Amino acid sequence: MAQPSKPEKSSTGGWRVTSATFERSADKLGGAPPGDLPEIAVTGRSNVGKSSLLNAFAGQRALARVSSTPGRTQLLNFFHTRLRHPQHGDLALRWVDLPGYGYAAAPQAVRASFGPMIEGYLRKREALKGLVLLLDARREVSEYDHALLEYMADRALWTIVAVTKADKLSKSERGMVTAGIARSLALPRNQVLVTSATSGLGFTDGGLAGAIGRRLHEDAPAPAPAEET
Ligand SMILES: Nc1nc2c(ncn2[C@@H]2O[C@H](COP(=O)(O)OP(=O)(O)O)[C@@H](O)[C@H]2O)c(=O)[nH]1
Ligand SMILES: [Mg+2]
Repeated sequence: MAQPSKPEKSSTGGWRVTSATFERSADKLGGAPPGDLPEIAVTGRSNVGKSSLLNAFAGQRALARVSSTPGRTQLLNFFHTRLRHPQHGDLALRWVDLPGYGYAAAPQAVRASFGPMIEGYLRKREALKGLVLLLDARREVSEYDHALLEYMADRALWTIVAVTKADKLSKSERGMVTAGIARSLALPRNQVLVTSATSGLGFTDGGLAGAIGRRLHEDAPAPAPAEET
């Protein structure tokens, strides 16, 4: 697993992570924590850098190790997380680590292949607000990735696409790869976040915490207006 970079020493003031702790694993939706917080599901192909991304996001070295314990890989792993913004204050959420998926891409089998647990979770979990879909900078977008975007679109939920391991590309390659991924997924290019857990790219202001914080803040119902007397 890649070592996360140190968290920013001085933030210029967007959303940042103030805490992240492992809460529990569940083998089905019934075993999940109560849906009392907005949830973000995170997934991608096996080896895409999911554990490293969580550690970099949280600014911790071994947070994700909990979920990589053998036997836990096919579970939903819930992490209680807090973000803070200088103006908007604190925002609590659950980061849900979904199992990674395989490499074979037989289109007709794709929709069935995530298994009842992931499909059940994505379709039924009411607390689910959005998906962070990880794509390895050096691999093609797969049918699985497309299928996940479709699941989310069916529920009218957002997806943030994060390209991982960007340190393995030159700056100009990064631009080309990002544009190619955006085109393949029919997303605006600015919806594709470029990250590296080893260099820290994509985890400071305007990065992953910012993208998630902004989305959740927009989703949140506006505070009730003061009652007239
Ligand atoms: N160069 C580089 N390697 C990475 C990065 N993130 C993960 N890796 C490596 O990719 C492999 C898989 O990472 P891991 O986080 O365990 O992926 P997971 O299986 O999706 O949880 C490990 O060898 C990591 O060290 C990154 O940002 N840059
Ligand atoms: Mg992992």
